[in-house]
Amino acid sequence: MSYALGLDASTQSCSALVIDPTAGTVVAEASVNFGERLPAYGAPSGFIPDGRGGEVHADPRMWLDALELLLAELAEKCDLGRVAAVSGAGQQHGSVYLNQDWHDAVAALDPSRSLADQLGPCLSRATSPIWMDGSTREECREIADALGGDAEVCARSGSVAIERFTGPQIRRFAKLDPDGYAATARIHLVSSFLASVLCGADAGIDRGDGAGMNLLNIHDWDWDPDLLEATAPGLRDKLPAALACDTVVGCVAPWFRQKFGFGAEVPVTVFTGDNPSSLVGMGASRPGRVVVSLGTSDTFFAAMPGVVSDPDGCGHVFGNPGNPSGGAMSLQCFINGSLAREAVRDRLGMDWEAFSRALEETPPGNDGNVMVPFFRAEISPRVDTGGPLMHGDEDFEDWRQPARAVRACIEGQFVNMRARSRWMKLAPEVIYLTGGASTNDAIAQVAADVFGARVQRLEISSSVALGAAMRAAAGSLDTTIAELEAAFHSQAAGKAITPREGIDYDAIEAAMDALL
Ligand code: ADP
Ligand code: XUL
Repeated sequence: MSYALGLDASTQSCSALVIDPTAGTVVAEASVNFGERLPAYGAPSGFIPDGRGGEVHADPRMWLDALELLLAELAEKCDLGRVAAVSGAGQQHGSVYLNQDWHDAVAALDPSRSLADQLGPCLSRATSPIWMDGSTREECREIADALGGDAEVCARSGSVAIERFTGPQIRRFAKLDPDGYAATARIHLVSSFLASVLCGADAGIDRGDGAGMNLLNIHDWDWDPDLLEATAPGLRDKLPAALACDTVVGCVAPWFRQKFGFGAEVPVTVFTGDNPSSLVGMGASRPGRVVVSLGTSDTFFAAMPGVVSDPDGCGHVFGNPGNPSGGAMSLQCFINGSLAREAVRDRLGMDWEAFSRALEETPPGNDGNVMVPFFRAEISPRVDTGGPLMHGDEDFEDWRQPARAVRACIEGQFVNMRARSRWMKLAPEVIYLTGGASTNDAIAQVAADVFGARVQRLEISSSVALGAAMRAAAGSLDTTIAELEAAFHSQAAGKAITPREGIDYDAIEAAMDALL
């Protein structure tokens, strides 16, 4: 039988999943952690630390090296000659800037040389701003002013002008380095860049991911001329086409066929963003399921029957890549996700086991000890607290009560998530949990308690790569997303976690508000 391959180029790692769509099984999996496997790029958590003025960049050559390592590892685990459909997903908002040599170079890759060696010289901007970048406050204001205010940008693009979104990032580059911008022939998202490399041809941008740019109009799902003009000169010609989510953008290129044994004419479906792909992978592409992902970022998202936008301006509307006839998803993103949990864990000298024990041995509500756990400037809400804020016993505030500090961090994260996602007007009975930290039962219990909802995890935990494989299969093989959901989502991982009652999280929310 034919297999489908899903790729996931996220913040800290690049992963792959090969599925047998007919049998409803996973055939092979592989993952490459950027920091561990490619230390020469100086990005232990997937980005270059200590950027100035809120800059957070990564070297796109690192993603190319990781793709090579990943496929080599995968080829050892399964026969890639049986893969008959491919798609993928990338961390959202990040952008790759390419010069006029790009189109020819990507079409003529030489199997005796690495991708990074051949495509590195095509970069017109050495590094890529990624979703954690907060350096574009001024550009956001300029774009909003040009359009007549935040409300107008939000009505058109599904979000107010936001620092990490691609449009404001492009504007900053055009202002800081006009020559570099002029030398840029193509600007890709992480997703469309990697799809292009895989096909050996310039690929378009999926509307689901494209909506994270402040450039796409979410009513006709095409580039908005006024937003383009407000962003940077001549931008239309530098952007690829915005495509429906089931578009085939090409076939796996000879470079990959020769090195890893892919067959001829293997279709590649347009890549999307990691969150939109996870929506599909979690079986949530039709309205009804709410997903919480605990990855590098924490995200809360759901397919929406209609377009609703966030009155506070920090939520987003993206396209829904599980629905070729249109449709949207709403999403709220938190920058203080896994890296904030790691900061608490490391500060207290714990491992994840000790961290989980701390949660288990402290009571819900934490006896009134509260933390606003923002180690980096937060994006939901948009506030820079200069570090975590604590309120409670003196010893707690001085970090001398490790177990309470752990509980305060996790309760603070979910209470903030509950508050910032209220605009979606969803009252889920079940939360579908995914992402690296979702396997931690003690963390999942706090999510259940705070949302007053059952928490369910799925047997296949890599929901981004699974969503990509499902989209590939639905796009090019004889099956549908609904059939794939039935095949891959019948099994939940472990038992559902049920919420404990009688805990006053409104009081914690009020205490956090008072600290802010
Ligand atoms: P991304 O896709 O954004 O690169 P992942 O979804 O793979 O990230 O999540 C990676 C994160 O998962 C790590 O940074 C780590 O903090 C977290 N993680 C892994 N295992 C655990 C655990 N047992 N408990 C809590 N967090 C964990
Ligand atoms: C979503 C966001 C992040 C990235 C990285 O808006 O910025 O979730 O997609 O995962």
